[in-house]
Amino acid sequence: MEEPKLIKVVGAAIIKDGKVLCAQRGAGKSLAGYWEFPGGKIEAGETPQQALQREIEEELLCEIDIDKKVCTSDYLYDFGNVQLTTFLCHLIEGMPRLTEHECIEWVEPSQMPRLRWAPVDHDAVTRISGM
Ligand code: 9L3
Ligand code: MG
Repeated sequence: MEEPKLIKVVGAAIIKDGKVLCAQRGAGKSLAGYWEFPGGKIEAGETPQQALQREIEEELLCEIDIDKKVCTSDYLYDFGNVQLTTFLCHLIEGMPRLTEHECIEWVEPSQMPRLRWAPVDHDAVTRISGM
């Protein structure tokens, strides 16, 4: 058996006024309709933080500052093993405008588990919702 492909991904839990930005993946994407911390794949030569800042500029047209790491977890999908590292972040420039997500919501941490999250995001949701 071949080893599943390791897909290293970063996600941003952007906090504003005590709420967390949650994003629903758009139609036509893998895991369409699931909720996630926005972000994406780390490209060659990038640090996780650089990748996250680039992804958020692309996906939400705003700039973030990265505070600290929440956790790393992985989940084996049929297309590969996705390894997600999630960071607590805050906005430093602009307000999110969607370029590829279906929608976003600012959610109280305690209410986050009510959304249908991508499985790889569950660990971070559990940690952040208990903060
Ligand atoms: N993914 C899961 N949870 C997340 C992120 C940012 C990404 N919080 C999964 C969805 C895709 C893969 O990782 O299958 C790559 O993400 P993208 O580049 O499609 O955003
Ligand atoms: Mg993405």
